[in-house]
Amino acid sequence: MSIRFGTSGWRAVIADQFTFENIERVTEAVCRYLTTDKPGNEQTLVVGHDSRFMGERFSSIAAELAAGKGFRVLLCQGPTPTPTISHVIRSQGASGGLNFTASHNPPEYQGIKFSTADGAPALPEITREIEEAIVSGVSVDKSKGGSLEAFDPGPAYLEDLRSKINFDVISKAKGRYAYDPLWGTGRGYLDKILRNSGCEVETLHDWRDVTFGGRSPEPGESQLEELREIVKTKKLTLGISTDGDGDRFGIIDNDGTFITPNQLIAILTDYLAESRGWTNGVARSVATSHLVDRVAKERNLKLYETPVGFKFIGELINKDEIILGGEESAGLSIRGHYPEKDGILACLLAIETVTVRQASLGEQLKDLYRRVGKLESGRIGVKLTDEVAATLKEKLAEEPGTIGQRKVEKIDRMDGVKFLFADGSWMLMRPSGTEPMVRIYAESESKQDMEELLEEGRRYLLE
Ligand code: VG1
Ligand code: CO
Repeated sequence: MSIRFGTSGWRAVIADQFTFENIERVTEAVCRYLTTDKPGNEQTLVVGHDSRFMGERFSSIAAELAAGKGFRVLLCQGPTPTPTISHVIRSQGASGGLNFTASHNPPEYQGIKFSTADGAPALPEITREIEEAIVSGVSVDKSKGGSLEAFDPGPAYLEDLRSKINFDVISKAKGRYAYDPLWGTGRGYLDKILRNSGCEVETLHDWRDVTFGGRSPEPGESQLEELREIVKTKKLTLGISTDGDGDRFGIIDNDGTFITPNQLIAILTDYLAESRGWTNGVARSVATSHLVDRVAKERNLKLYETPVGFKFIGELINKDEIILGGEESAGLSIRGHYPEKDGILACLLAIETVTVRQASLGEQLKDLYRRVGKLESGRIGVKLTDEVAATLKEKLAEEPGTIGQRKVEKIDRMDGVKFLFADGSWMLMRPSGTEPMVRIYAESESKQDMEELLEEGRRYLLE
């Protein structure tokens, strides 16, 4: 059995692969990676967990082990958002962080995200080294002098957000919001900072439920029905949501419309260029809407395209190459912030743009479409059954001249395979790196055409 770090961390089903023993193996390997050149007792390691089953127990095991190996371990108290852990790593000068989370996966999963000293998700060359250390299983020497401290990560992180968001305007506007943390780590973070700024916030699912209501804690449209109802019936300014570990966002506009992550990324790129006067670049993953490219062109920003996974966008944030980097799966970060996606920041930016521009997101979108044209994008998932797995590799390597009736203009293999067509529409297919699924993404000028493309993708994969 092998332990593999996918798009963002190692994820496994609890009691199947996610066991005490394997947690120790991963922690051991991470410690070994960090101490290759330096002894553990010079280094700080941040350990935290989300709101999943037994998170505090699992993270304590890792924390004690690392302390025994000489690390100064800061153990975050309470379910902690992934971006908050990123902030702790950076502000405490830690060498890295071990974050017990399976993010948006179904409730039976647990996982570990490893972040490096910059607070970014570890790059593939690093996780490969850790995987190799797990296989060889050699124990690092226990050195004395390690320590374990309980750490409250919230106040400093929220304070940091205050310097990045225009809270003066938000406070004065006294907006009314509903927030759905989906029983996850955003509780007591996003709602707290808004309330402390004089806003009225109703929090849904404001308790810990390790079954996430029997679903996945992913703030997609189908998960946000309750939020939509409250926004509509109470006539609120906006509905906001975050995923299990607080790094993804979900937005409901004042009329109850779900704003897709692609749409928000485009709006915020435009808004930041305008409001902050920032220039340089913008990044999107290969699966993210080309609407971003059009905004980039209009605002004179250089466009960067990355494989799926925020680690690649994080690198561009680190180098200060971009004003915003985003993924269609609802992850984004901005210039001067951490090289990690932050759902709390994203929701606050959505509130800021609505407040400053005094226009709903729908109105802003209308204006954007008028300027750069409309694009409809979507995604479906196909279960990775044994049958699909058997032919997937060949399917992804094929070079078809046409997909359905459409002539393929270009094939891009940055991540999976992306077929680009003459009219600017495209379809992308790739295996997920977080769950046993194949993802198919498509974009076109009309919704109907985009949906047809998704179906053609499904047929192509399954035939
Ligand atoms: C998915 C998303 C990707 C995101 C990753 C981690 O990966 O597509 O955009 O960065 O999850 O998100 P995949 O390989 O399953 O498509 V989460 O909220 O862990 O942290
Ligand atoms: Co997440």
